[in-house]
Amino acid sequence: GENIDIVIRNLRGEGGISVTYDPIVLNVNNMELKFPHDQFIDGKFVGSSDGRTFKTINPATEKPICELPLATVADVDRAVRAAKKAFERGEWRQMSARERGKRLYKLAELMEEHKEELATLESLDAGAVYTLALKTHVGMSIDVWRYFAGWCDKIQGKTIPISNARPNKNLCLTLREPIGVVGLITPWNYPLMMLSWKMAACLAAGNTVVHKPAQVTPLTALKFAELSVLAGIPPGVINIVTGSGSLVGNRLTAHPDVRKIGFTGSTEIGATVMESCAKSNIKKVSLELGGKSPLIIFADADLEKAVKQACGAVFFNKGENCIAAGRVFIAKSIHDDFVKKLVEEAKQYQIGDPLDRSTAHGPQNHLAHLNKLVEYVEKAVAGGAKVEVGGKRLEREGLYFPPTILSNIDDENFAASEESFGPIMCVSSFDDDDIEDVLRRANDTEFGLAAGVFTRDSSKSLRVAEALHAGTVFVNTYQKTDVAAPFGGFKQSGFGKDMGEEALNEYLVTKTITIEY
Ligand code: TAP
Repeated sequence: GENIDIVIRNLRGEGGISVTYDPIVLNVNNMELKFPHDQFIDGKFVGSSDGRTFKTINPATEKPICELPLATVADVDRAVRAAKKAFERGEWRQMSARERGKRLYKLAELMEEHKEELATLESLDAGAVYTLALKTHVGMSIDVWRYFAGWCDKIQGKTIPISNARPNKNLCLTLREPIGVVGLITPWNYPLMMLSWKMAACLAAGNTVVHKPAQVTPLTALKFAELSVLAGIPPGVINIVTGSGSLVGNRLTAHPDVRKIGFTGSTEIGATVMESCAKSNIKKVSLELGGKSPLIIFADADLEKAVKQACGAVFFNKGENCIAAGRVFIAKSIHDDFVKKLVEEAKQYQIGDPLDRSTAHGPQNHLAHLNKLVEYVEKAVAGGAKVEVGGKRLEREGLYFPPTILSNIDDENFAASEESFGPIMCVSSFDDDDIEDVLRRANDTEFGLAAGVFTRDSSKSLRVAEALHAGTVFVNTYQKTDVAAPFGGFKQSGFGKDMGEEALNEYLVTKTITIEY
């Protein structure tokens, strides 16, 4: 294609700012969708240094959407140089915190204005159900940018009473400063939202960033980059490189000029990221990793609500959800009846084209992932699990795997401890009167991202919430995350929070200044 100028008017209908790129134009979802398919470095859309490309696939059709540059180490280095220059010498650094907040707020407004396009892209590239993408993938992303835009001019240090150097006095104060160039590496399940959770806090704190989206879902990050130009984010502050984790991600974690890595992904890769951060230059690092979150349903719960919420807790976003309830414990006295109701509920999910407004369950994200889900069920069944519903790839075009329920999951079954990251509910029962035992089993995992409990006994719910080793515990609800509440795991689910005030700490360093007078 040829580069053309895309002029987009701002909210007040004024024109002027233009972004130049070679757009892909699609007529889809009742709109003309226009988006970049090049990487974004130093304020420009560019190809890779060696001209190589890769294709991104639509999981609903298994057909390619477009080609993108396959980033090289030279591309990462170029992006880091741009981010370093923008941090050390650019307008971004000189700008007041309030002005920074204004630009981030404007970015949120532009995302709102373009939310149908962003949600359509998420649907095409990640198989996200469009109606859900509007509300969650894109809706929550917008919320998180607004939330952190508001933090920019509220990042404060302290004055601290230290001992005086008599006869003189001392004044001790702290400054909260940005770290520098930050590398962000994110997975494919909520492409724009994972970008936003990290990047909004990172930029609010005043850093500059090089982001690597998952190779299978790069498109919303690039549309976002276009909007960032229109919001007045200066060149070099946001850079997006599109390439593989093993090459591009690895170069970011090892780069001597990157001072912090924010990573979301699997525990296995998280460990190599941490190692590379340590070996290269003792980078600060935060890791949001895998989960196998227990959900405990007591017999005294509001069962109708618990059935709906338990299904939501597992099948939300086709199970491609880090806090998905990976293991559901059901009290023995209600187990059989409850499982029957779960099966009825699971069958209600309308499976189909993610752009169709009546669809509740879209295609899995990509083929390798779908194949893993098929294997997961086979292996669980070999270990004694019973398939109550689903369990097989659907015979139709697209990467469809239905909501699946496996019962009779023994503690020894691999499915009791391994994450599927798909729409597979793993059900075990527990003795109604033995709370200690179900807590022991719920905590018998190396993960600790989230957990949930359903009971009408408030005292029991609080005791259970306190005993569960997880970064987020839901009581009589599930899936209720919010941009203002800190989110992140315990144990091998990682460390460092996204969202809430605490997320800012991940992207700040504290300087202590002591003055004698
Ligand atoms: P990973 O395979 O770990 O990939 C995550 C990201 O890391 C991708 O962008 C990947 O690049 C990149 N990467 C791969 N190898 C790398 C390396 N050696 N150095 C640096 N980066 C590297 O995870 P996934 O399969 O995409 O995502 C699923 C996992 O993410 C699940 O375990 C899920 O629980 C977890 N997850 C956690 C959360 C939270 S908040 N805790 C949220 C969502 C997902 P490419 O894949 O593009 O090559």
